[in-house]
Amino acid sequence: MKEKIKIIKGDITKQETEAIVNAANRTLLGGGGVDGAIHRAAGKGLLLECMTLNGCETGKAKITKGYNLKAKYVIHAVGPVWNGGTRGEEKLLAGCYANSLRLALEHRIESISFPAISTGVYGYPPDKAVKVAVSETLKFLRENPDFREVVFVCFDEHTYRLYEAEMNQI
Ligand code: AR6
Repeated sequence: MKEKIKIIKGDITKQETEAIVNAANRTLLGGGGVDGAIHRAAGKGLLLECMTLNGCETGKAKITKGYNLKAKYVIHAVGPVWNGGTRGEEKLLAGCYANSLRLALEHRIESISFPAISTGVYGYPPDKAVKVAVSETLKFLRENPDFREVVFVCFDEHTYRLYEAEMNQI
């Protein structure tokens, strides 16, 4: 299962997987960070579709088309804001990965790219977030052996190294 996971450094808006995941907020109406980059690259159609979705709860995900992106779909997941780890953050972050992957499966998507959800503005410690991302993904791949590829797109060297270290441990 491990060989289906790829770790790369780069910009998620350039990825050619069938779906890319957005680290969104509950309004789903755009923002900064990776969310801003995805909306800029996808164009106005994305925002118009997002406006019809009535937001999304933390830990859950909703899907739209990809518009001007190479990816056919965008899956908008809402990560938790880090509050010291005592407010269910881990479970909520795990939900982002599990629910995004489930949505992908429901839409017959076989390849997906994830950013490091919650580790920017939302302050989730990257070392802890990476463990959640990898363990949820491996669990999904074990249960869904036909799924083709999961890419973790890292915007910085530090996050990239953390994913590598995590993958080397398992
Ligand atoms: N490609 C891949 N990763 C990126 C890119 C990119 N183009 N740009 C940033 N990252 P963040 P969050 C990385 O802050 O913590 C938004 O305003 C970034 O380095 O984008 O979940 C939303 O609207 C970091 O590792 O998302 C929400 O309000 C990771 O993506 C809030 O921020 C996530 O950082 C969500 O905060």
